[in-house]
Amino acid sequence: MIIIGEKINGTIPSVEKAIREKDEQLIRDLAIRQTEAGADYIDVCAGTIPDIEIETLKWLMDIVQDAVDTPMCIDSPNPRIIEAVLKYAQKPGLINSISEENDKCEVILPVIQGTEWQVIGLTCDDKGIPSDVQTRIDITKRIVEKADKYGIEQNKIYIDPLVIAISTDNQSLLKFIEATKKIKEMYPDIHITSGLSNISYGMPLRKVINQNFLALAMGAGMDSAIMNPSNRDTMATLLAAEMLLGKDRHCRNFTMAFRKGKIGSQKG
Ligand code: THG
Repeated sequence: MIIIGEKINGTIPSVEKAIREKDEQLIRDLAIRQTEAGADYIDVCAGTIPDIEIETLKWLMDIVQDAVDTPMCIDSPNPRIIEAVLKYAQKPGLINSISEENDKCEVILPVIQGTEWQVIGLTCDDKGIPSDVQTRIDITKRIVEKADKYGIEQNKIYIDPLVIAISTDNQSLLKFIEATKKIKEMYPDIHITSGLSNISYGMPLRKVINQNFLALAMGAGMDSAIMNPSNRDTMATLLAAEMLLGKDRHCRNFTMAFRKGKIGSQKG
């Protein structure tokens, strides 16, 4: 699994406060803790105030790069902001994200042409998130075709099929699974990613729902997640699912994580 650590996000109240108070230490700690917990990328998202988004992202990126070698996942709804901050990254990582909304593809794809940057493509367009599977597949096809025009290979694309809250649509996970399977069938080299928390919106015991979503989505072929790697229960679910899906020879990763105290109750 390719883990994208979600914790450096200005929409989280404690991080918003750290940004406001220029608390470098808190951001540093989040970068280090997520890296130690197994993050392959560190998501950096400035939050919701557009006026200071570039400045905030640069500040976050500088701290993360000083603290860890883990590549970043640059998270902004505005493709022009992403374009503006890309030069502050010391090495290529992930862009979060493009979709068929407005001119996102047209702004981002030429910028990453010929580079090692990878990109997350959301299956939405100007009409929002489609509730059916076919529209998500159609959007995926068009994103892959547009990327191909710029020479961007399928293994650099992460499709996020945008799971809808189960409280709004009780077929939500089934649709996500169907979309994931079809996309993987069409494009075996493409990655599938997702945030874990959208599924449980409006429900109690959200983390239990999120962890079960993670396991079921992995079973369908999802190979990446935007998540909190420092959450021991989520990590245990992830490692158990990988093992059960035949991706952990001799159950080594699961056993080692347990022995090192990374999963399981702290008491043992
Ligand atoms: N898809 C893509 N990008 C995304 C999302 C997505 N970026 C933003 C968001 N969704 C993912 N990021 C977060 C960040 C924090 C939280 C949820 C989603 C969050 N974290 C809890 C906290 O910090 O308190 C901890 C959660 C836990 O321990 O399990 O709520 O869907 N492409």
